[in-house]
This record gives sequence, structure tokens and C-alpha cells, in this order.
Amino acid sequence: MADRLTETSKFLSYVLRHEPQAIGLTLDSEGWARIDALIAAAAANGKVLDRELIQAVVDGNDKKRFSISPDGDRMRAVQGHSTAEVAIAYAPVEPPEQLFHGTATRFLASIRAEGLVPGSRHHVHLSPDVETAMAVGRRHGQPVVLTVAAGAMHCQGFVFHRADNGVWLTKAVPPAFLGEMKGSD
Ligand code: HQG
Repeated sequence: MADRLTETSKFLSYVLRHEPQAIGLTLDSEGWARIDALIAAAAANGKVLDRELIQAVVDGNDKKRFSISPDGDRMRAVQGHSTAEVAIAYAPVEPPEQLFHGTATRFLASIRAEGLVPGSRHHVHLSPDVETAMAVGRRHGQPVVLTVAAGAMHCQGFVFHRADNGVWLTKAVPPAFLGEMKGSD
């Protein structure tokens, strides 16, 4: 069952964040898909889903990646999108003084030169604590945690958002606002 949940979570991340067109699904600009349309589109592409399975993935997800609308009709990924179909109007939020970004040591030279850039996603993702950032960095290789002077950025007009699952988002972080945590390099 755990495997089925993980596999379904990966499938939902793929279609709700990155490639809805791969199964002929349409998302609105806030990232919402009708759940009945999602189940039908998945089935037409050989992936069997039902509401109970979807609910179990949403409830059991360690990072609270997905949410279901209050009326139960629609679902979306709360952050992490790359598809141009979606442009969630996140409210600007004042960030804490410091946030963290976990990455891999092999990216450091490039990050020191050009700062953090969103790559294929819509935003750079920042973590509220070191442990979370370390776990994000580990996904890419030998992890290293960078500090982000979010308060100073905010004072200079950079805009921050917080997704429903606590992940902080901003468009880019110039090198001047980055520091490296001692001992993590
Ligand atoms: C790196 C997970 C070279 C960046 C997590 C990262 C997160 C640069 C990689 C969410 C760079 C992008 C996002 C530059 C940034 N030069 N490399 N100038 N600027 N990078 O996966 O932040 O499990 O797109 O450091 O919890 O790792 O998907 O972003 O290593 O919240 O729900 O480019 O994904 O959530 O990698 O992770 P990603 P991320 P989920």
C-alpha cells in the first residue's frame, strides 16, 4: 500500500505540476483540476485512480504537496509547478529574517556566480529550517545548506510567498544575499 501511495503521489506531482497535457488534463491558472476529470484522464492513459486513493495520498503526504478544494470537487499541487498553464497568485508575505536553501555541493560554483535561479520551476524554493533544507539538498547529491538573508531582501523590495505546506517561494536570490553554513560544505 505504501508503494502504491508513493507511486500515485509521483504520478500526481507529474501531472499536476509539470505535464498535465501528458494525459490530456487541463489545469486552471490556480493549478486546480477537477477530480472526476483527473480520474477519467488517468484511466484513459492506463493509470487507475479512485477518490479513496487520491484522498489517502493527500492526507498521507509527508510534505502536504496537494490540497483538495472545500467542496471536494477539485485538487491541486500547492507548489513546485513548472507548467506554463499554472500561475498561482500567491499572496506576498513578509519572510522571517533568515531562510535556508538545500542544494548539492556540485552546484555551488554556479550558485556563487549567479545566485539561486528557479530552473524549470516557477520559483526558487526555500525552507524555514536547516533540517528541511538538508533533506532537500540530499535529493541532489552531497548536501550543503545556504542561508538566505530574506529579511534584507524583503527590505529591498524582493517579494516572498509561502505555499500552504510551509515552503517559501521567491523568484530568485542574488549572490549577495547568500551565505554558506559552516560545516555543511
Ligand atoms: C539548484 C521538493 C546551479 C538548486 C523540495 C537545486 C522542494 C542552481 C536545483 C522542492 C542554481 C533545482 C524544490 C544555479 C539553483 N546554478 N544550480 N544558479 N540555482 N540551483 O528540484 O529547491 O519533493 O527544481 O539549488 O521539498 O531542490 O518535489 O528545486 O538543487 O520544496 O514536493 O537547482 O522540491 O519538494 O532543483 O526543490 P529543484 P529544489 P517535492
